[in-house]
Amino acid sequence: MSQQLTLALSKGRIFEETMPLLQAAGITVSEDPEKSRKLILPTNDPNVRVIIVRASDVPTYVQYGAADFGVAGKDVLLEHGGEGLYQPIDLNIAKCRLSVAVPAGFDYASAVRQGARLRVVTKYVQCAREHFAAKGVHVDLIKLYGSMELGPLVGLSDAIVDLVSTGSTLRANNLVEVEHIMDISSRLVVNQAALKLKRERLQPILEAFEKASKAG
Ligand code: PRT
Ligand code: MG
Repeated sequence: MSQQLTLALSKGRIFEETMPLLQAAGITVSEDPEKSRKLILPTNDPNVRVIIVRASDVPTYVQYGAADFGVAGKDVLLEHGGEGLYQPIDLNIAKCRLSVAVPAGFDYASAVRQGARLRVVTKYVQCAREHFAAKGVHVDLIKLYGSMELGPLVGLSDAIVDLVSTGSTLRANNLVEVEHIMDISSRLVVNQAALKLKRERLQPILEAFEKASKAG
């Protein structure tokens, strides 16, 4: 295995919040993914490159060793299953929570008490299924890939399970949070073979990330 390291990141908040951690490891990315159309970005270290992939694809690139390491949300990792991935560090970035939300007028508590069967739209089918099963709530889950907030507004569902950070998207769509399922942050994920075969190159970076994420 070559000693070249490939880091998988998604554009947007994960890229932005990973930059200070990379900096702490002495690595700077030479191009801005928001401006460049390149999917492979060089860094100041000729042995380290960054690839830009969809947030939900980060675990797949790392699992198959196309990237040695990456940064992914706990939401994404739980849906993916984490197979073939070593998850050494909670980076404490891109924080949010996974919640159940319903239209402002909907009495969720009494619907649940009465054992009603609820229709729920979500991108997070695994997490939602486990949450409602643990509570004994009957649900029909409908998988969506985005704009979950629209579901209850157009009669597709009674509720949504989605990520919330400031809550302004829920408010703008007249939805209220009724259950907090879990706190979410992003983790460093490392390919298990790379961890063994490239340990010498990876270890100092992992240590710098760990130190910087604790300090932040
Ligand atoms: O956008 P794309 O479809 O390409 O992929 P993605 O949405 O998976 O990527 P991205 O970059 O948006 O999110 C990457 C990771 O950031 C997620 O996997 C989460 O772990 C984390 N994260 C942190 C968030 C949020 N905060 C967040 N607020 N991911 C999404 N949101 C969305 C949320 O789904 C909702 O639509 O923002 C909206 C709510 O925000 P508030 O501030 O209005 O509450
Ligand atoms: Mg998004």
